[in-house]
Amino acid sequence: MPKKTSNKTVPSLLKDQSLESIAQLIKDKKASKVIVLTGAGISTKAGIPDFRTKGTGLYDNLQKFKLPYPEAIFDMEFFEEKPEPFYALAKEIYPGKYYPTKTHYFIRLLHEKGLLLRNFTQNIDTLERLTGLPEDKIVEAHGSFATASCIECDKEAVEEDVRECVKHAKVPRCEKCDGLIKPDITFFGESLPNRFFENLDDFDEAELLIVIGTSLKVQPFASLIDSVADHVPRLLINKEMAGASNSASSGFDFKWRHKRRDVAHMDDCDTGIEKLAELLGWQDELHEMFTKGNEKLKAQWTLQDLLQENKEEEEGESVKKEEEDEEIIALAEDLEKRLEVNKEESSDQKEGKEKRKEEKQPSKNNL
Ligand code: CNA
Repeated sequence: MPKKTSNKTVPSLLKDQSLESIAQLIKDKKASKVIVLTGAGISTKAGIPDFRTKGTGLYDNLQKFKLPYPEAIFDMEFFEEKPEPFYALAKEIYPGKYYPTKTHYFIRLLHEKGLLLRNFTQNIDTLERLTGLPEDKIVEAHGSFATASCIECDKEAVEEDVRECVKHAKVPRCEKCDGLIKPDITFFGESLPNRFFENLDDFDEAELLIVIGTSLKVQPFASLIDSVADHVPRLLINKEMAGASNSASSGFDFKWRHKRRDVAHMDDCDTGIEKLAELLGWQDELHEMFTKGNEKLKAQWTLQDLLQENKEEEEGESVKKEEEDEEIIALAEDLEKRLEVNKEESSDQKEGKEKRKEEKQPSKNNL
């Protein structure tokens, strides 16, 4: 991983540790090459749970899967022996029913403004692509559900066939050798996609790093924050602190002990991003892009569903149903229920909080 350290004192580009300072940097055209690093936190508002958030995260909701440990769901050896739990999870989070959030559209807006160098994402949900952000601007560092291949002979699977299998709770098999098909997401023990390594030179050029919605617990992705030159400002937008350290050479230095360049904005991603957009005067553009983009997706998906329903009616849906794997159905239903309960609880908690407020006065490794 490239690393820039220098003993030269470069004057800080930031006035203080505020979002305003970061916005000013962009307005002053001192940050025209922006790298955005993202994680599961940017998709929780879309309805996709992250891994580690207590209570609502996936790791706390896989009890029924009877995994030896939660990470086993992304473990290659476990998958080879028992692919059903992975496919039950895939059935729940498969692309095609979740819409990109304002944070996803903000990244596209950065691109439209000519400011985005690249979006490195740990997410596998493909929501970045759905905003219309060109593929060459995205590095899916842990792969994605967009493609799939056979774990025995590497033959690429037809996306449509895999989607159908996942929808109908079936484990897809290779048409050539009958091996297991796995979406090209990076499991433990697998190396990251070539595209990740091919684009690391970007970090030499970056003038601003924005890190959103990640616990920065997964290596080597987490170390990317140290790959920009050591005068480059870095902004973290996350609900909780992440990546902070006391070291001069690695991790965020939010106390400005060594360099005056790191800013932590502890907030919900979308709320923080909306504030940043407002400071930049981009809030209307962001809102329009978000609303129109998701309306278009909704229309596309409704049409696709209709066409699919017609096709299934013609082919005889009952035949497909007989082929469904009961274990996958049961696990997926249990997960869906748990996630629904969590959603209800968190909105109840929110309502409770708001009520209390009103009462007082008239928000691959270590996967
Ligand atoms: P993580 O370890 O679960 O961390 C998520 C972080 O986001 C935590 O620090 C949360 O506090 C924070 N967070 C959650 N919701 C919000 C919110 N609305 N606003 C602000 N902050 C929020 O997930 P990471 O991405 O750090 O870990 C990397 C793993 C997660 C990758 O390998 C992914 O493949 C994997 N993952 C991806 C998805 C997805 O594609 N949507 C979902 C679940 C897991």
